[in-house]
Amino acid sequence: MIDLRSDTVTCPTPLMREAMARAEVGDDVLSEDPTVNALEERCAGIMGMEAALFVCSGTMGNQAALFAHTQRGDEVILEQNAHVGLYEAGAFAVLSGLTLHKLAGRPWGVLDPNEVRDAIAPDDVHRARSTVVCLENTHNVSSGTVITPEQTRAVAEVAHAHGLKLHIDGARIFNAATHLGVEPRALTEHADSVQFCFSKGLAAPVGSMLCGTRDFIGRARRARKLMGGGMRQAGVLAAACHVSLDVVVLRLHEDHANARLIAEELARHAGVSLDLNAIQTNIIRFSLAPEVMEGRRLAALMKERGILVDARGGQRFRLVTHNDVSASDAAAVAQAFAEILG
Ligand code: TLP
Repeated sequence: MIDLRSDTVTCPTPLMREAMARAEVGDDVLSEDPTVNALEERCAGIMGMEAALFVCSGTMGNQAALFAHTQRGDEVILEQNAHVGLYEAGAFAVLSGLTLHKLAGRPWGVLDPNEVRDAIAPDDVHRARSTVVCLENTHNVSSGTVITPEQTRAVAEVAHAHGLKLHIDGARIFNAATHLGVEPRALTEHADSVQFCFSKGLAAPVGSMLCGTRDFIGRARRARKLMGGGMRQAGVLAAACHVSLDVVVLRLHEDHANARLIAEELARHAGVSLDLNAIQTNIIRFSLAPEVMEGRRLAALMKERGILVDARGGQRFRLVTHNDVSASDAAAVAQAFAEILG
């Protein structure tokens, strides 16, 4: 099967499995796992931050960050389709007692600094305190679009001028950096914290990294424990993440080229709505006019050809390329769409 439902479906590579088998381990709750400690230090360096914390998922990274940045009753300003607000089971409310102030991206998940400024609550007893702004890079719901260093800096300046922190949900920040041809730290230098995922385009089985100041990471470490995320011999997982950084990051441009190939084929067909300008990384979103075909039927016909697509959105689809989709797989996907829609 060619599985395009998400880049979360990637399986660990043979090199990862070897590294996992060989990993030196210790009790990570006691900060005694050498492989985790080395990974945390390495990632802090890559993101240009003081310290880092290995967590079990992107959700835990984001939520530990919010927990550590805020007090109960505070408000977070973020884009209306951000993963933190829509797809983390309401954890911001349950775990940290937060409310959200959602803004429209303009376009593609980028926050307008003036709208952020207007959204920050004045010092007024009637209002929740605004304490964090959150950006998502790449922006999942907008097709994996990229937020530039300049756009990030503009939002950070407004946030910092009003005493707010900037957190980046960088689940796919290496895809953003690859698209722009910059080091990841160029995308995070104005932020106070970033979390990124090893278990998406970077193909590791488990794990995300939260980076920030030493003080912030100390508070996030306590939050991780509170959330049940204190792991023990986690070096077996961290070993696979080292391979992500050694090897897998270097091939993300292939995922982007494969996504473009598929998107260009789709865009040729009447009844397919797809903005090719938004296909910047490894995510394709498109919708299919119902008069062409029911969404479920398209998914079934693809499945008959050995291709899995996410059909939960009715006539709306998301396809994601990743380490387990080769260039010839991408060509086969494009060919399948050509036959079915042609
Ligand atoms: N995204 C998953 C699903 O939850 C939708 C996917 O298949 O894309 N931030 C962003 C931008 C994400 O896309 C995701 C996962 C997360 C955070 C959460 O990561 P996990 O799944 O590790 O908790």
